Amino acid sequence: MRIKVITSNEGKMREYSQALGELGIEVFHGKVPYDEIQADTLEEVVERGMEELREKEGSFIIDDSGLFIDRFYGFPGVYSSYALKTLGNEGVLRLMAGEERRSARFECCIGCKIPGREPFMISGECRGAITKEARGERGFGFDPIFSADGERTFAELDLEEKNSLSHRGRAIAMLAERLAEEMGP
Ligand code: ITT
Repeated sequence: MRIKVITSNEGKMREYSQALGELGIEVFHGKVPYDEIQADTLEEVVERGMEELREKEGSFIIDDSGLFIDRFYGFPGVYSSYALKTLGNEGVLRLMAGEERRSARFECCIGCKIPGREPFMISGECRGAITKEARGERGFGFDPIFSADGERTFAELDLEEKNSLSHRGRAIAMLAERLAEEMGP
């Protein structure tokens, strides 16, 4: 099976290639622009994206993700892209300076459409904490300031390790199961 991952984010693309490639699902990159509405939930963003793309595209995946910091009632959440562009990781660390309560989670919502089947969504979550300083050169986005195990940040993990515990890795594992059912014997 071959499926297009529609994203502007090369880091996400690498994670899909690694995780799905390992399961024998071939992925290729599509940079098809679609309207990412400002909404209250990741699911709404994905639902609207799928409505826009479903007539134009064959088999495809889209992904909307965000970092939710408990101390800030879930901010940046659906505003994660904007927060990364404006505050950056250093800005988030400054906002958290002196905070003992550093728990946070990443969420990933995947939308998937296979021709002739109903589109579906799958979500994955990974709980962890915002570190006190940025560490690591791998990954992308907020990875240098997020740790799931309290030791290494996501940016200190290789692709396989991040996928084995991350929000996206978990969602991709469920997606693979669902695809196997959909395409079954
Ligand atoms: P799309 O084209 O796929 O939407 P994007 O980069 O706009 O790519 P999102 O809206 O899903 O992606 O992500 C919101 C922000 O959260 C964005 O700045 C990402 O870099 C960041 N982000 C998403 N997933 C992440 C992850 O696994 N690790 C670190 N940062 C992540």
